[in-house]
Amino acid sequence: MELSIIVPTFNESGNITELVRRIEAATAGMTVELVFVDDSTDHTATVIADAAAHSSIDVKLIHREVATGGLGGAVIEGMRSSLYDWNLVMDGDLQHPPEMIPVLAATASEGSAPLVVASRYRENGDAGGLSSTSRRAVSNLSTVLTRAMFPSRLRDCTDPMTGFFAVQKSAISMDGLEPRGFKILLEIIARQPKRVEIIEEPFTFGERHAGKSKASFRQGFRFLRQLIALRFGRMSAFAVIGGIGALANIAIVAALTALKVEYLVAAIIAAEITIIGNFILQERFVFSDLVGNAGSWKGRFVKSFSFNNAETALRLPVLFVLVDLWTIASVPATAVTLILAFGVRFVFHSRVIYAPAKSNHAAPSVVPLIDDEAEQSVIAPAATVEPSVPTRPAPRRGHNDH
Ligand SMILES: Nc1nc2c(ncn2[C@@H]2O[C@H](COP(=O)(O)OP(=O)(O)OP(=O)(O)O)[C@@H](O)[C@H]2O)c(=O)[nH]1
Ligand SMILES: [Mg+2]
Repeated sequence: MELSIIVPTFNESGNITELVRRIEAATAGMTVELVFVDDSTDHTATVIADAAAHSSIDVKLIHREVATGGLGGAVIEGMRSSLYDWNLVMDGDLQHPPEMIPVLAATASEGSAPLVVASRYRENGDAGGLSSTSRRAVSNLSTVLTRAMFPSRLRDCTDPMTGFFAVQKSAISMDGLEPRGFKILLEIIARQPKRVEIIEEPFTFGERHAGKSKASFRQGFRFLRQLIALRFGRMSAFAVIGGIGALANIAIVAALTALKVEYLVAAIIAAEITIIGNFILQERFVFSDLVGNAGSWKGRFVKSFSFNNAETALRLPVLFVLVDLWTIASVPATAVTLILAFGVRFVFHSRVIYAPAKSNHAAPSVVPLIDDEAEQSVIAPAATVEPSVPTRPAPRRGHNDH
């Protein structure tokens, strides 16, 4: 198969030589081009040009003086300029093992899905290369949240945050893609007019070979903004209905106690009415596109009703621990439990109650080529290579779980 390998780089000078060497070895017998989209402020571009000069594969370099859209923008740039229909995107720090390229390419060439994702979370996959426990926790948490926000689109994708995937350009639309989207795979999946089929292959996320991580709080914040922009609709509707429910709850308690109903009884009646009302509104306004695939309404009602009752019952003891045992002021403690409860409730409804049924499935001297945009220059090596033979690589094991 013919494959364009897109590698975004930012100050990865210590990784390039080894990366190119391993990609070269892994793709022997395939027709590939390797496109680096580099926003570095160090001498990475020179190292890439040097590696290109000594490599037997076709290595190209797009060096951007202005890093429009950062990492996501770089990937889109690389995809737009790529030669072949299938593009494989991977990091430049060797956390994505080049030996996985033939595995992804083989799955891609089967033609059953336009997106083949290398996942850290699928059966034998491993996220071990994430530098610390806290980063692993953040990664897990954001994955759960992201999947909850896109239950249908991410039905077959356990690792929407991965930067290691292959995509068939002709099968997707690149028009709506936001260059600012930090997690470009999620951007691709979420912005398609229709749901795209996804196949995953497990892989082990390695340690960074050299250099420093660019992951930061700022990027985490950018990711959150991306997520909200991509999926503001469902979660905000869920929040609005939750808010209406809370107001209704207060009104019912007030009315009943005015009628001399005992406070505790009034609170229980109000809670139950609100839970039922919320369920009806959610069905109609939040998850209406998912009800067709998510079992019977009675089953959904029983799950939602039980979950909300359990959550209401649990919130009070948690509040007691926070206020009485940990001596946290009652107002912030109540706020924290309500926010947490909202998050858990949303995840549970999206991932469990309305979860869809599983589907089946550079030469010694580099030559500037284009300089048509002020912020971008494209450098490509002189052709040094014989075109390689487009044969398939070694056989692979079948993937289950599709
Ligand atoms: N072109 C371009 N590449 C970038 C930019 N930011 C990061 N990258 C590259 O994107 C890839 C992933 O970045 P990393 O810093 O490794 O992020 P990470 O893998 O989430 O974090 P670690 O696990 O700590 O390595 C690497 O190849 C980076 O060089 C950018 O602004 N522009
Ligand atoms: Mg990395």
